[in-house]
Amino acid sequence: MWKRIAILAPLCALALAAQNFTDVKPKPQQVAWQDLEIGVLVHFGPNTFMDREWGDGTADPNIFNPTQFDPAQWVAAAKSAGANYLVFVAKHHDGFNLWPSGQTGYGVKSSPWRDGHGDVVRDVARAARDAGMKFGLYLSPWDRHEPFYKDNKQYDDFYVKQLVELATRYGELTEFWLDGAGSEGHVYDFDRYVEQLRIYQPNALIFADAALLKYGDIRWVGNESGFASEENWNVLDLHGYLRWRPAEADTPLRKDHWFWHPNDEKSVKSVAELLDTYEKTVGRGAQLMIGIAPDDRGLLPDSDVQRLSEFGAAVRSIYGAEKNVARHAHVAPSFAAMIDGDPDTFWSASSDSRSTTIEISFDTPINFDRALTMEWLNDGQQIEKYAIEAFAGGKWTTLYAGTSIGHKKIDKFARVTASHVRLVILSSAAPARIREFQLFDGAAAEAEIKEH
Ligand code: FUL
Repeated sequence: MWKRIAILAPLCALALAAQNFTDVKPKPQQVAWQDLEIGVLVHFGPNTFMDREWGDGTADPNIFNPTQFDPAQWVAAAKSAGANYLVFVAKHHDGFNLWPSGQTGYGVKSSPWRDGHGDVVRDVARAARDAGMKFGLYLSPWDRHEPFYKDNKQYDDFYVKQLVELATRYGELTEFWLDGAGSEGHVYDFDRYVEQLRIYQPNALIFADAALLKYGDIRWVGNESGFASEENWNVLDLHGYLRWRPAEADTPLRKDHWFWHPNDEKSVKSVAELLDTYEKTVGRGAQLMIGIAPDDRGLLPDSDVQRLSEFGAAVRSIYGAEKNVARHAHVAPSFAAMIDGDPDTFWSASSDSRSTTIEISFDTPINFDRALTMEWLNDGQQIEKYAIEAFAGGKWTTLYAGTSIGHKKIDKFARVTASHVRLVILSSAAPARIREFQLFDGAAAEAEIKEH
């Protein structure tokens, strides 16, 4: 009995130490992924030709025949929006394979497109890489076509073989989507799926619902409306297990539609809506993933191309590097890295510090109405409480007070004119580390965006 206790005690101490939220650190791949900030999720397949969102698996492969298929056009539009990665839906719930799978004939292989010799996944992967974008795939577990689906074990074998095809043929996958939709009652062998994926793609990050905490590297933000909660922590606790799980907020460019539908241009979100989404996702430390949908020609419609580019321009018109009015501020030399406009450098508080005030000042007063703060996350998310203050009208005023900062935090407040500004770290669990502190005067640009 004694022996047992002696062995267990140090183990318990270790376990407890790992239960502290701020001790949990991201993998380097997660840090790199969070820097991508904006991605696109592309839906294209039989549904595109049938005015549908969820196919039932009975679509005739003959309907899949895009005449102007051009993934380079999709990628260019995504880039104009500021997207840095693209996730392609290789198989949606209808079970139709957008690559020539050896496991089933149901897919591009049986379509008239390129006489059944085409490979959509290959061409999209190439287009993304040619444009310098990271690439990822979505392979729906729920499969409404495959007869094996009725038998859990047989379907697991089938799914794993498909996954291995995708993981070995198309180069590095930055992200792999395990979408949990549909599937009522079906039990998947996720352990096996994930093990296989990690064999061939050790750096791929798995997107999954928070309930699949064990398997995911990225968590679903919990809605498809395009917002993260204002207080957003990267570390998640499920059943007492703490893990770094940054949030990804997927939301379609056209309201409620992931696939293209005819005569639906009116549902393309406005620039103002997209900007608001950006501020409530990227501006709250989450990733923004915009759903885009090529039409039945295989092209992204003009309306969508234009809107993506307008959105990118809108973000730059407010948050572009040259719009940062704090870039010419004066600051004590030790803080210089946080206002240098370079997110690769950061300022770190001393090892015993848990609160600090950083003051920046200007030769002549500046106007601003929002701040952008980035935390250096490699050693964990530490800042718990902060405030932004300005010296205006002879006194210090709090412009904004918040909790988490994380990858990036955008805080908006009433426009102010001031010659001194402070970022006050009121509380951090370990030394605060700031990559950037920037200020913007976005009111005029925003008003113009809202008018259109
Ligand atoms: C959901 C799916 O059911 C939708 O069709 C779409 O693919 C979306 C991104 O994920 O779970």
